[in-house]
Amino acid sequence: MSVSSILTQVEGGVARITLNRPDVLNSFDTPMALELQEALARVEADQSVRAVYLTGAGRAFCAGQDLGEAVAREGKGTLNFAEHLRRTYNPIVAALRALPKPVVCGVNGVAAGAGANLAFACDLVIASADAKFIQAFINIGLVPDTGGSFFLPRLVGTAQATALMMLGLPITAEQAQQTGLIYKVVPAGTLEEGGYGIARQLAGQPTAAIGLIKQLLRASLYNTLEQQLELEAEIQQQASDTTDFAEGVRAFLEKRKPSFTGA
Ligand code: T3D
Repeated sequence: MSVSSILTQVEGGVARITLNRPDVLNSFDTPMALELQEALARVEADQSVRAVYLTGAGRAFCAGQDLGEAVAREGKGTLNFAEHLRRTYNPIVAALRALPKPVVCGVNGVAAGAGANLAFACDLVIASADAKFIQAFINIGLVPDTGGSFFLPRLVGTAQATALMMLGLPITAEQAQQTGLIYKVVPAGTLEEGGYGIARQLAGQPTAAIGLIKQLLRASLYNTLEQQLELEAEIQQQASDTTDFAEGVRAFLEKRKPSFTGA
């Protein structure tokens, strides 16, 4: 019986998506990449899902491309690397960024190559203290993909990004937090509380507005100040049309806790 490479479980408004190839440190073969794309499409369509939690099974988060598959693929000569990226990782990164719901990445162990950059494509990255991050590409003669060359300079600046990409050395979760690569590090063994807990918290917030925040953040990477001010005006209009805005204001005036539905 074949076991799915991606496990999805929806509970309390949170879709937990687990990379599930622990024997090879959850490295990506093509079926796992395609399954992750399907899982992301399902959580986008599922109105009961208001936040996503992405993590790995076993001791690792994700060791990037399954190198066994990469070698086999190259040997057959049926696919080239560019086509592979266009079919597998690129749509995953695009889907994570476009998803109008918050995505929390709980990095439970090593995150290498495409696995590290998958984490950086998420909205909030929370890592266990015993996790580490490696831009492993250069160690096998490749260049960063899965959005790494886009996200890293923006997250940590060119000097740090260059060193991470060229040296290919592991950094600890603590160092990743200090450089601004990730949001937070939590003590080993507490990721469920510190990572999944944040996804649960987000699922109870005005999640339509969180989707709109994602739009603003995405656009701010390219916009001038004038363009961004105009976009804020347009998007604030959309936020103010939500029932969560009406509920938020009513609850404030009535001095009670708001009950947000994401609508
Ligand atoms: O089109 C394309 O394909 C291009 C796309 C490229 C995207 C990329 O992600 S390129 C980068 C690929 N990833 C790597 O180069 C990382 C390779 N792995 C490692 O460097 C180390 O495994 C780690 C630093 C991640 C962890 O080290 P450690 O000592 O904790 O574990 P380990 O003993 O090396 O690995 C445990 C097992 O997982 C081992 O198998 P075994 O001996 O128990 O049977 C190892 O072979 C397997 N494994 C780890 N990473 C991969 C892998 N198997 C296949 N592919 C892997 N990436």
